[in-house]
Amino acid sequence: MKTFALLLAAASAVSAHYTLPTINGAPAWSAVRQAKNWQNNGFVGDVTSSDIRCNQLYAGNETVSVAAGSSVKVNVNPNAYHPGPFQSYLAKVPEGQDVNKWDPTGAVWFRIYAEQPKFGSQLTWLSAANYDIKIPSCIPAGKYLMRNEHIGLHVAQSSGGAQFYLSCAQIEVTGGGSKTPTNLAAFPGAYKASDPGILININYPVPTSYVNPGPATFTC
Ligand SMILES: [Cu+2]
Repeated sequence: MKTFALLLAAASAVSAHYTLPTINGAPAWSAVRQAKNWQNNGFVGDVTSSDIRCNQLYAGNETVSVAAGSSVKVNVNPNAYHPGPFQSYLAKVPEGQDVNKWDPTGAVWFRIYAEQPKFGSQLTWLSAANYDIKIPSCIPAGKYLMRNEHIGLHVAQSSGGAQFYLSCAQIEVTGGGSKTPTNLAAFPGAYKASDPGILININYPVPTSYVNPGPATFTC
């Protein structure tokens, strides 16, 4: 009986996965563009697919206001239980474009957060239900898309095995400064299946370093 329950738990863990449906407690899929995995909690596995951009099913219809230099609370539902990094990117919505409709193609994304693990007898990640991500204090005020992702690395030892859970939130940054973000990247384009932070065996030998995939993180 015990074995059976364990098998059931293992099976549900394999198929359950998670979504990133809200920021700052807004109603799910309002200020976050509704993702294709909203019902099945599935992942994006192909980093060359356009789904790696926002995994978007529907446009958003709300925008959350955030002061530059403050943090956005990004919710993962149920929680980011797979081992792997959380990362956040921003892309500024061009003047004259509707934040609900703008498709962030091309090299428009700059990274603002890249989680590093703790090293030891295994890699330890936050694997949290909420991540507080600081918006850089120096970026210009205006509307931005915020691309949040968690990368599950539990079966990343074979190509295409890494699991990307992501969504794009719509925020309006207030205050801010005049620094132009650098290290812009495109999705798809920022990642390759062979990147050392994507094609990686985290179990054996246990890594002593981790290279986050994507461009260098922008700092003020
Ligand atoms: Cu999973």
